[in-house]
Amino acid sequence: MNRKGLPEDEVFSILDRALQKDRSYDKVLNAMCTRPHPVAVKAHMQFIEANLGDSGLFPGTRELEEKVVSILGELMGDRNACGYISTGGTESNIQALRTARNLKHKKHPNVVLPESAHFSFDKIADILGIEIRKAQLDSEFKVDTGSVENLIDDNTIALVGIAGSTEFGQVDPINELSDIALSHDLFLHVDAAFGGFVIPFLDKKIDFNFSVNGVTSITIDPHKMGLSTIPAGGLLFREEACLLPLEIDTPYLTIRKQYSLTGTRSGAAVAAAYAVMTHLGRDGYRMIVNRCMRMTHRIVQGAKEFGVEPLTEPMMNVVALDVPYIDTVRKKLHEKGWMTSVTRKPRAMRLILMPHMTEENIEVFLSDLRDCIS
Ligand code: 0PR
Repeated sequence: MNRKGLPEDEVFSILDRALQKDRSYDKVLNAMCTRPHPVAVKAHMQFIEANLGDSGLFPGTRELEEKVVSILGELMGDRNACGYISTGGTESNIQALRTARNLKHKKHPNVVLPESAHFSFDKIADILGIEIRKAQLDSEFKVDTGSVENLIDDNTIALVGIAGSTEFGQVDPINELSDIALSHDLFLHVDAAFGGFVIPFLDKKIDFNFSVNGVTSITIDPHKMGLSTIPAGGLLFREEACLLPLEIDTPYLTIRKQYSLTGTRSGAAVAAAYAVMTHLGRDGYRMIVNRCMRMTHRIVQGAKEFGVEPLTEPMMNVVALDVPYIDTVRKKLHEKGWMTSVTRKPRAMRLILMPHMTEENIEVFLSDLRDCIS
């Protein structure tokens, strides 16, 4: 650290130079985060001091968190769901499976999840000492429930279903997973980190949340399609009893108990999530999702015109295109400023049509993609 402090303008010129190296979202097609809504940013700044790690000091912010949990619960089919606002999908997934592990008391616990599950579950295996068993996918990249059943044994504590998979945007058959979970007395966690703010606003009705009987917990992230500020993830449980295994005594704080993984945590992100959800309402999110889906369909239709097919018809604003010579094409696109990514198996070009994308830029992308292929 420098001994003498730098004047503010010098500090900010260093920051400006750093910011200039960062990418603007304009040509970013590989992110599940986006520019936060201005209302979220304003609320975030207003609550910049609030620490929900010691919420007795910030009872107003704590009330906002209760409201956010209740709004997310309602969106997920149970307004009485309980939980808290975490740092993101990774923390929510860890905590959900930590609850399952602590409630089930198995010596060598295992969890069965789809091959398409996010890599946060690989971290969970290491942190929680749970064996992760990966079930195969069907031809539409949803989990094959036969493969799930084959992997279950006496040490299985939970199943995981994905509602909006990271690579394909697919939704696993949550109804079928629920039947399996109920018949084996297993915990069923649904990872809707991405899809939680998409699926409720699609024209097609899809069962994926607490409206399905066997679902015990859900991850849903305001900092992805919720357009809120980072870090804001949601962890929801159907039953209050599921929070108990996470509880820790906090004798010297203004509150007696804490169940988040982190200690100090952002009240600003909670205020931001409350503000943007209340400001947009269901109609606002529906319009945003409609626009993202229009752009997704345009990409698929445009790519088909020059012979590039999606691996499967997209259910949400994530698409995997079967692009020939994918590495070369991605490199050429990168030289034109486009950020794309790949799916693991099979390798295809993964594109996410987030709210920061524009319909004009989609046309530019399609023409660049066509040029790079030919
Ligand atoms: N569950 C699912 C289904 C996810 O897609 C993700 C992240 C997580 C859990 C973990 O969430 P957190 O990252 O909030 O802990 N999916 C994206 C991914 O890893 C996250 C992302 C966001 C990646 C922005 C890139 C980016 O620019 O692909």
